[in-house]
Amino acid sequence: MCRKLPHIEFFSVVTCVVCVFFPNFVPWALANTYTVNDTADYNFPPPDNRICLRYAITLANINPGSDTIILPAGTYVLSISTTKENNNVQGDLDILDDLTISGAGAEQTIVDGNSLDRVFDIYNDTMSISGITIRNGKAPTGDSGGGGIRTSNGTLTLDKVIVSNNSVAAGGGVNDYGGGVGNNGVCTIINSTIANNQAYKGGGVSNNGSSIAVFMSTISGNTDSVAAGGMLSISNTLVVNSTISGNSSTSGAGGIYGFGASTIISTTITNNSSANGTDGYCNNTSGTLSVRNTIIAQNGDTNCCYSIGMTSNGYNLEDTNTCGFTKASDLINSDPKLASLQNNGGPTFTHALQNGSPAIDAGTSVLLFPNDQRGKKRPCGPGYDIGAYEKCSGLLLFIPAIIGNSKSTQ
Ligand SMILES: [Ca+2]
Ligand SMILES: [Ca+2]
Ligand SMILES: [Ca+2]
Ligand SMILES: [Ca+2]
Repeated sequence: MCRKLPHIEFFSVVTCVVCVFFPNFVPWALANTYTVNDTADYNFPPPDNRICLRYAITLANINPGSDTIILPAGTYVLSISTTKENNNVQGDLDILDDLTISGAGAEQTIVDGNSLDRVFDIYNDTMSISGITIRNGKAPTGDSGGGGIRTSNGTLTLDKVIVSNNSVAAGGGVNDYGGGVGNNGVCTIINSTIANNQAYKGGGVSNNGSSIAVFMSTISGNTDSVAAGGMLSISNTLVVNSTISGNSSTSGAGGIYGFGASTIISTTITNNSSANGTDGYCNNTSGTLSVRNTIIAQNGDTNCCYSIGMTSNGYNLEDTNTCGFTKASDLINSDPKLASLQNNGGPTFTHALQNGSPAIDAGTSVLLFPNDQRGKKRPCGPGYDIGAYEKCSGLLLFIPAIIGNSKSTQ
């Protein structure tokens, strides 16, 4: 049997003593930290005093208040098969209290849903996840979606997380939302990658909650059927310093479909496609978009579905003329000369600007966001670049290296 941690036992005794002498006392929230030391998946206390991820979550669920789970490097494969179970006993990992899960880095710490169920199911809680990969989750059809992660009225923050290869089971039901992330609360995605997920509606991300914000993140290679390959959002949406690339839909928008008030700043939306819908960005007639310093280019044959509800705040670039970019500082019918999506430094993949790109030095500074998607300080050269990537001259990078080498040889 898996022992309880000694300090948990101590505080449990203290709590019991207090309750005996002060029967109306409500136990205070004692924040605990649980360090996982077993990659296996048990729904009972693991043997030999070990702590697996599911058991750590159960302990954190039971302990009142916010707790932290440290998840060291390793691959944690869920192995207890069932679906639509919500007490952390089987299938997905059910988060029933405020919790932080901290991994060793998305390349090192991997939680694998093993295609049995979604991976994380978060209720009315505040949840922060950092430094892990969430992959191979598969939500059953008709269970409100979220192949990798589902939230229900909670607050979720993802930081340096990769959500990849998750899906909602084929079925095409009205509740089959969010292959990677299905948000029904408040969701913030930072320095993260949402890639190669699949759903009926919202292949990468579906926001059915009150808001979603995406900072310095890449949503790529996701697919859906009828709403949006990259992200479907019905409410307030903020996308800053991010890349929406290579997503596809059958009849929805390839990149993003917005029903609410959307703001997009210093972002690159490219290479998305839809067989029967808009390839790049589309507002529902109820939706609005304010867009600034953003590239929307080379999305199939239609970057935007129409310009209704679209407000350019200047310094945008499109390679055709479908998005309503009418400000004097906007560039239309301009090829941004994007390199392919790849590792250009920073925690996420980006599209570099190639030499001669009209986006170089044609952008503007954006208050509160002094860096590009990679975290590089803007501007490089005489001006700010349009889009998520700020191009720096190779010469500027080589000079310190040459000086460093010359010093090291002296
Ligand atoms: Ca707790
Ligand atoms: Ca569940
Ligand atoms: Ca479960
Ligand atoms: Ca520049």
